[in-house]
Amino acid sequence: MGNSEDFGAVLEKIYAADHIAVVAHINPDADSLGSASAMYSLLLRLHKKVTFFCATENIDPRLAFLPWFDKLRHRFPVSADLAISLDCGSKKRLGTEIKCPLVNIDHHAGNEAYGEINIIDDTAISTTQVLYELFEDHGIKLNAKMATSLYAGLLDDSLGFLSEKTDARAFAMAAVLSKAGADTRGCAIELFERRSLAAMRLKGMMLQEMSLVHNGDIVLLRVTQEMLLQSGAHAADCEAVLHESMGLPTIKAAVLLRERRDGSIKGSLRSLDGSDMVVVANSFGGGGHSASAGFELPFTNMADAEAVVLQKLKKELS
Ligand SMILES: [Mn+2]
Repeated sequence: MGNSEDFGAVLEKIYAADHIAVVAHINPDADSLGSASAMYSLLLRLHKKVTFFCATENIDPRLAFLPWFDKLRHRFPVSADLAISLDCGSKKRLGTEIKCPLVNIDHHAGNEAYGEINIIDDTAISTTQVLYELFEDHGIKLNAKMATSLYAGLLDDSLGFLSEKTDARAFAMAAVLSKAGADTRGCAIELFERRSLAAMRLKGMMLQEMSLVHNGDIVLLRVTQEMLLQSGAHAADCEAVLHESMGLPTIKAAVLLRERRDGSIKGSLRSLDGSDMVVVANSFGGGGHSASAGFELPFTNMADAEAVVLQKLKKELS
C-alpha cells in the first residue's frame, strides 16, 4: 500500500475510535509537537475526544507558541482506544508503553515501524510535510492553526530552510501554508529569534568555550551542568547557539556536547556540506537525519566524549 491508501485506513480507524491520543516524542521539537498539534486540530474537527500526549514534562518553553500547547498532557490516557505517534523514530521515543492500537507517522530513515499502520516517508524534510501531503491527498482543509503547526515543523526541521534537503517541495508547502494563514513570521521569531536572558547568558559562556577543529571544518561546543546552573538556561537553549555556529565561514559540521544531570553526555550533530550525521550518531546508538542527528553517551566525561566523537566525525567528513 502507498502512504495515501494507508492514510485512508488511518481515517477509518479514526472514525471508529472513541478516544484518540496524539503522541509527540520525548524531549519534543517543533516538528513533533507541530505535526501532533495539526493532527489534534483535525481530530477535534471530527468531534473526537483527543488527548495531546508527550511523556516529557519539562518541554522547551520556546515551543509554547504552538497551537494546543496548553492542552499537552504527560500521562498517557488509559481510556484511549487509538494512538497516533508523530515524528517518533523508535518505540523508545514514545516515552511510555502504549497498549492500544498505534499509528506511526514519521520521516526518519530507519524508523522501527512499530505501529499497526506505519506511514514513513524518509524523503520528507519534516513529519509535518508527511502529514501535510496526506491532508492534501485526502482533501482535508487547513485552518490557520493547522497551517501554523505544520509550518513550524517545516521551518525547524529544515533548519530555517538552510538544510541540504530544502527544495521546491518544501517551498511549495510553505506557499500553501502561508496562504492558509500560517503565522510564518511568528514561527520564525519564536523558533530562531526569541531568547530568554538566561539563554543569552549561556550563549556568552558557550561562545567563550567554543573551538574550531580539523582545520576549521568542525565547530565544537561544550555545555557543562555548571554552565546551565549558572545561567539558569533550559537545556534546549544550547541548540540555538549550535545553529548560529554554522554561520562560521569555514564550517562543514558542528557538534554540541552537553553534560546531563545524571553524568551522561548528550551529543547533537549538524552538517552543511551533505556529510551524513546519521552514520556518526548511529555509531553511538543514536539517530536522526543526514543534516541533523543526535546521540547519548552514558557514563562519560566531557574530554573522553570529545575525543571519540571528533574521531568519528573527522572520518565522516574526509
Ligand atoms: Mn522531524
